[in-house]
Amino acid sequence: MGNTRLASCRLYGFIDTAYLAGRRPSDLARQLIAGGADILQVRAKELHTPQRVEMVLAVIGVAMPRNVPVIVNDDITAAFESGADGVHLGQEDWVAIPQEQRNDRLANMRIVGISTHSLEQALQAERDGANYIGVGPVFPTGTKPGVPPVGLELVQQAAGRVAVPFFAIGGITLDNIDSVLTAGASRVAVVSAILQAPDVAKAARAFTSKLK
Ligand code: TZP
Ligand code: MG
Repeated sequence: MGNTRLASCRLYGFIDTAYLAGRRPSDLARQLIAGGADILQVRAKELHTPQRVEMVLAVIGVAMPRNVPVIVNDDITAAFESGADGVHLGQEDWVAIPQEQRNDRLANMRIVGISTHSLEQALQAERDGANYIGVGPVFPTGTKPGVPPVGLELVQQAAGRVAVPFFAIGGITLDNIDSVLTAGASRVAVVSAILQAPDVAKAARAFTSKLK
């Protein structure tokens, strides 16, 4: 699986349709990578699989030659059809797949990422074979409104107990990233603070310059 590259990933950037604002996914991918994002996710909640596949292919066209893995949110079929590097599943999606089907359905997926919101979930995801996990939302976030934040305490616990690479996610900005790193994260996933910035590449660079 794609663990070698994952281990060195620090900034997880997003092409999230909620923040496209008319921009081309491929342009955003280019800007994110120019700013140092070293893994990308296509998060297109409202699209159907065929449109999602099309968007993922556009992002892969930019990311693959630059050796940046592309992960598809939610949609295992779209991930396979597009030839993406991996899929990211939320807790609900993950537990909805019967244990005995997981190996079969995901056997040839190079990277499987799972969202976790507690230490128990994080350790379970690791046991289940996740290649990386997301830990969050660390802070309240408009990208996932109404979801209670897990706080820096869970980041601290994950840093102490989780061996698989983990990305702190949720409400992370340039104003609070220092606290996230101090809590023990070495990888962050950032959506709105980058996609809503006036200059995406510059915003991503501001994050990556804090990482490593
Ligand atoms: N999963 C947990 S929090 C979150 C996701 C997808 C949203 C992260 O977005 P933002 O804008 O960086 O808070
Ligand atoms: Mg999901």
